[in-house]
Amino acid sequence: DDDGGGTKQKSVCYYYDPRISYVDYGETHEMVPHRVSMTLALIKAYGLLDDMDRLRVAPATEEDLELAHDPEFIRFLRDLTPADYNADAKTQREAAEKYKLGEVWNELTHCVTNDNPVIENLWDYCQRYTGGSLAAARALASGRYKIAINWSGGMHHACKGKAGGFCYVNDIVVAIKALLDGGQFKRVLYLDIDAHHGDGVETAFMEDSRVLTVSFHQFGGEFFPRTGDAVDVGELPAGDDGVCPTLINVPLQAGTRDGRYHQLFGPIVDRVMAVFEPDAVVMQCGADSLAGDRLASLGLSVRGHAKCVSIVKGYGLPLLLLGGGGYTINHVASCWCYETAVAIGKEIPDDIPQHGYQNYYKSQGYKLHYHKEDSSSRKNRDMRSKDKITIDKVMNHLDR
Ligand code: TV1
Ligand code: CA
Ligand code: ZN
Repeated sequence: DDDGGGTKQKSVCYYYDPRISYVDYGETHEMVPHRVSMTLALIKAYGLLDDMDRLRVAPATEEDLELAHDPEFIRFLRDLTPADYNADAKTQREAAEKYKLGEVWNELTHCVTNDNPVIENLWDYCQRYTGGSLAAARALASGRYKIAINWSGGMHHACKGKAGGFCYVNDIVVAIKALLDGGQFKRVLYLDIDAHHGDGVETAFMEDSRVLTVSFHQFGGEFFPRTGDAVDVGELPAGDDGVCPTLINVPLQAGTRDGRYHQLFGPIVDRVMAVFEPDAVVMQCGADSLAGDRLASLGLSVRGHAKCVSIVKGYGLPLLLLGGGGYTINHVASCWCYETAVAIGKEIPDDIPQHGYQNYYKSQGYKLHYHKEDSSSRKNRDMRSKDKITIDKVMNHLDR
């Protein structure tokens, strides 16, 4: 990796735009974009910035976003402002509701929800986080980097013609299409360890044999978005009576922690790699699967979450790491900082350095690897009958 001048060529690059952290979903909303600044501050404090190149890129264009979305939806997003929306022009509100933007009436719960609020600089925000994922994809396609990171991306719920679950546009679909269009990669594996089902990405590539989408997620009860049961597996004919899997879901019960999670993750990823033989991997690393998250109830430790990244890195394929959910923001920053270190291949100490934001980490004793009550993983090591059924279904699906 020596460039001849004695300096090491860096194999990891990252995207960071401070303007993303100024985005405000509203004071009661759970999505806090400031967490990406906390993450970067921690990465910097641990001295990891010198081991990566920073991608400086232009925001995604309308044309880029049309790789994943209907032009009418993109145009509506581009022109949507809180001023117009709040002026209560009835037509504007009705059009917004159609795209799941702003206040939306929910038939199921008979409640108004505002998951995707009409906020200041919405279009700029979409362009920037997608621009980051696109640039990261192009950095991998160039062959110059092994791993590219965009912790502000990973908005897996946005669909072709509508927003969903805090996600306005789907940067992941744009990035995967860019990887495929570059011509270097014939097959792309999408792995999603966010606590929620990666429904938007799944739907986008359901009928595309070049992309296999795999999501691990909390499932059951009213947990959003209620899709992604293990029986929803997809496949396409692959000639000679064979079939090619296009999607895999691994539903998990609330309370699933490191032990049971990893009884599923390693074996499933290993089989997926053998059967699908991808040329590149896009991994959505939503940190709401960590213990103590404000919205989800899985219980991964930071090491357990990062073990997923380290397992995938072990296959040596070009790897795009994206963010996603994560609602206890000190946990999120700890996790994504540690995963950045894993990507680089450096050990970092458990003590959070003084760096200006250190007080955010008081509740975790100023340690990266925080402990949550009830994390006695002994009980969690044995799969429950439901997990056995899940793994059997998934393995069967990959067997044919
Ligand atoms: C405004 C203010 C919006 C407070 C939304 C939690 C809020 C939630 C809020 C919330 C909240 C959801 C649903 C509504 C179906 C809908 C980034 C009838 C305290 C990737 C998206 C979860 C997860 C959406 C995104 C979910 C990701 N949960 N307070 N909204 N219901 N929406 O359940 O996968 O992490 O919670
Ligand atoms: Ca998931
Ligand atoms: Zn989530």
